[in-house]
Amino acid sequence: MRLMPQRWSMLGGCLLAASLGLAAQTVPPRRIHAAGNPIMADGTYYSADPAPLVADGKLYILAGRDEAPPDVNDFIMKEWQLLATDDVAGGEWMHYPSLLRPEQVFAWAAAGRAYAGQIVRGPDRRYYLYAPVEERDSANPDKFAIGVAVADSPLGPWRDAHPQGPIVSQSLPEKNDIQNIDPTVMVDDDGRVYLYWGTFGRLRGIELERDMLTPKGRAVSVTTLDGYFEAPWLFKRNGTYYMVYAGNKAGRSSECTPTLYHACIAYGTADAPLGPWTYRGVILAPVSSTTSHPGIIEYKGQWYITYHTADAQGGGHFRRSVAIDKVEWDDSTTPARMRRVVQTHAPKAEPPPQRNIAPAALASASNGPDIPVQYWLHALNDGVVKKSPLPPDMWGSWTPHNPPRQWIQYSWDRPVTIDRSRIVFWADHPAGADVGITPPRSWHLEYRHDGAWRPVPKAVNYGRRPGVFEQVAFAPVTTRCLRAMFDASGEGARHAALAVQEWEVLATAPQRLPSATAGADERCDAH
Ligand code: FUB
Repeated sequence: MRLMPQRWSMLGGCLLAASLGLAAQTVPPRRIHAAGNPIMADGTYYSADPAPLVADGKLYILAGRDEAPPDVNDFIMKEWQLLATDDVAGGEWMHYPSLLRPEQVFAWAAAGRAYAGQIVRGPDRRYYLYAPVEERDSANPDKFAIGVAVADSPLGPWRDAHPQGPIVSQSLPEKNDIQNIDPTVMVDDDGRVYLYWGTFGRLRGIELERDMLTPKGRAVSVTTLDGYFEAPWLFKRNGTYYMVYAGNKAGRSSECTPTLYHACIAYGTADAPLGPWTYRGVILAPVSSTTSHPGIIEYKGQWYITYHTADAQGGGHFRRSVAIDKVEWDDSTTPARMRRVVQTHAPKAEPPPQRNIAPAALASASNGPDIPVQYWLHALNDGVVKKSPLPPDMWGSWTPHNPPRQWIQYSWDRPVTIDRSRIVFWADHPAGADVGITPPRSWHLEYRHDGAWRPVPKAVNYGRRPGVFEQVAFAPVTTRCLRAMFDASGEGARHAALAVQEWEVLATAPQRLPSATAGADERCDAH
């Protein structure tokens, strides 16, 4: 999900810092050992929107810094940071926090929205940072604009390359109504320069003069990249131009993403830098954060993708962390295809046996398989409960016309003996309402036994408060399938919908269960 920008007030010293061209190296660099992905995993620094760059024999990654508190759904991004390594496999990185802040380099920029930028080496061998920031004094409805900073090293110090203001905004280089963020820039082999940018499904491209600043000709709008949402990344390999991007073509049978809020990484190719572009497919499935954001680069003969996830400690959709994985090519076709990326994670210690056996279950629901695309069935047993969840953090059933009953179900491959369940409802309307999403009017658990669904025996306490774990205890049963039956509030033809953030099922003893296989729900009576 993307939130529209807010206004930010100017900090007192910013103009002075900008006029002096000060770099923002306030926090000293530090060494990091990455055991795998994400690169910075301990939650000390979150890092988002990675843009790789090879310079001085090193692989650098420019990243924004997510600073949203755990329950705030907003991109709080005040500064950019850099990671650098000469040994990706070894996982030894230097971290340069506080590389720069928008208001320190751009006198015309507001503080607070250091979104996805990219550093590119220009024909003059200096480094150019394309930075989407908010203009402080713009009259445009959307104040995002793209500024350009220049430095002799990726580490800075950076100064505004175009102190007159941004090179792209809602009034530059021509009037437009898009949100002008997510720039990607490529200097072609012949020294010509191309800039693409845009979000919310709108992708623009334009040639720049060799000064890296001045638009040449008119912008083109790209409409042929399937599901394009945002985060374009332009590069060239063996004479073919590649555009990799975050796609959001949601649907059960979509090759991109099952839920509206998530994104896959897809790509297209072209024979010329300004297109026409041909869609070529998906290379990375949706990650744990709702946004996904690619950067592709070759370093020491290996191609890599950088992207971000919510996988660091304390991570979330607005507390993202940069990851890096290999990209492999299929050169047997023309143009060469990018193979699906295998997402890797730092190894984790095997968790101890647990009583909650929901994570091993296959989840299904009465409104499946066509669950409304904003919700995600997978959220039921992902172990994540949030104070301010987004729709894909829950299973839900909202449609304009809701039936009086819904159910959710877990199925295991083998019989399990259970005696307790914990559930977290979500609601945006009070109990009893017949619109929106409310806690159920009533609910109960049923287990599959001898070819029939039966209520769990001696159940105590079917609580209905939203936002907390409601625990139900019952006499032990042995079954392969359990379902929660919900009676929606409302009456006649008008009923509210239902939503559940997390549903746990507790076995009588801690255990480790293998994950259920596809079709487990259709085999409820098998042993
Ligand atoms: O980080 C803010 C925004 O989230 C970026 O501009 C998008 O590409 C998405 O990653």
